[in-house]
Amino acid sequence: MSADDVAERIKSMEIRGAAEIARRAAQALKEEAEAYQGKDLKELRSRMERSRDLLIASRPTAISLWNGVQYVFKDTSKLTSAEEYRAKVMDNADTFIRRSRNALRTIGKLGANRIRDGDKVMTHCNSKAAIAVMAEAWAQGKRFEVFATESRPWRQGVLTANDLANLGIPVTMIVDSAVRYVMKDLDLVLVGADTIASNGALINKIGTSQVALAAHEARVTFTVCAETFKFSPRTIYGEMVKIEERDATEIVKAGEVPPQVKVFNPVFDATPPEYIDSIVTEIGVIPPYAAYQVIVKELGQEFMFNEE
Ligand code: RI2
Repeated sequence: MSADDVAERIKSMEIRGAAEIARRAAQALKEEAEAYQGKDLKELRSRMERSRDLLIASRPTAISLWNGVQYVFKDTSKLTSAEEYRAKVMDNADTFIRRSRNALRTIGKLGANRIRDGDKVMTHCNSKAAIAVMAEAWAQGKRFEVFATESRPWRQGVLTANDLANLGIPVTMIVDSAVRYVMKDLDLVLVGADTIASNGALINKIGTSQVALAAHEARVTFTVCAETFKFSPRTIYGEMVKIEERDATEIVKAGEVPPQVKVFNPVFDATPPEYIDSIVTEIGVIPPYAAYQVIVKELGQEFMFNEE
């Protein structure tokens, strides 16, 4: 699939999920490099850079997309032939995709240790990382049940309920506004991440911060499942995470309210680190306050000081 196509599908949410959009963008860049038959490095570079910019612009919030795309261009600035450049880009894309899949497996294993037999777990939206943890714990023989929020307006909770039901995990769907009502009976909240800032704040599906607030009040453990490529090197430079706002029609249909009614549709929010007990990453279970070290150690050389 072309980078233009993938960017369009990411924008329309046909391809979604913070890790998935990063993998699909890397794959699109690989295919674009692979398809180039010419010998002109300058031409290849400019085509690739155009696709890079298009893919990065397709969704603004999840840093995984940016990190994944940057990784594809790692160590390419000094290459002198189209063949070398093409091979490097393809290899980088494969490495990123492979590492991201491995990270998911490791997160599943580490996170599963946090689920106990008999637990009642809540999850919000549809996170492959959070689901990997529940799938692994279930495969280990632990028995627990899950409450999945509907996650308006896109209703990714329906996907989660299907994913969990297919694994045989008992799941109850609730509307987002029922979160506090059921929280008092729960043991654990498991959510994914779109971005983790250098101060440990979590940017995730809209409503996550309300879930965290309710968990904090009820003293329910709030755990984030996130690959290290969800941590944002850009926040180290002081950059604020851009919260995507989507179309009003995702909330109200045309004609449902008079034109003077404004509709505000932010699709992510920020949960402060003090509401987060731990973050399960592929390099270990860490406190949110370790975000800075993760960025410097895991992403530092590759992303921070490399202008490629
Ligand atoms: P994984 C999703 O965003 C949700 O916010 C979810 O928590 C996050 O990506 C992480 O997903 P959207 O694409 O990478 O539904 O864990 O807006 O699958």
